[in-house]
Amino acid sequence: MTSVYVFNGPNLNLLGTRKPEVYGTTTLSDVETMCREEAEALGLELVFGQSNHEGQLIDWIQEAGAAVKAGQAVGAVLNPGAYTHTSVALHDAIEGVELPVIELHISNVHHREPFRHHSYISPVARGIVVGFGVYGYVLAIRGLHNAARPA
Ligand code: CA2
Repeated sequence: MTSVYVFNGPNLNLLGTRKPEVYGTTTLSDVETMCREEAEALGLELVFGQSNHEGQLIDWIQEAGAAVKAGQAVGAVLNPGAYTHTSVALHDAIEGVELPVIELHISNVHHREPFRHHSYISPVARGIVVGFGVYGYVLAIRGLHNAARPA
């Protein structure tokens, strides 16, 4: 079965427990359930992960890139958290394995502090979903599935 990956970066394990005015009240476990339902509806197997560690995210990106290359996956939805704004290493990993990535942000980062306006991920992303709350994960999975369909 073809897989779709959903990777979440630092502090996203706190989703739904604090800062509801910014990130809502849905927990990451609820997000995983939403993603699994959407993936199954599209005939995809969901692989879902969250890590507070940059190196772990890089390892997962490389694994996902190998799976796409082998025809076993459509790509990855990535919410890099604050690494969005700091990580050349994540940029290089995505570029290095040519992983189709949808960069996702729950909040509208362009409506927030200036330090959130720059992304190291956007130049190597296949697409970007920003500001739709956790529903963005569903949109991003659909987008990846559609982008992987033969023309
Ligand atoms: O809007 C997003 O999805 C972000 O990627 C979330 C990151 C932030 O650094 C980015 O600028 C935008 C932060 C994730 C931390 O999530 C929390 C959730 C609840 C409580 C505290 C943090």
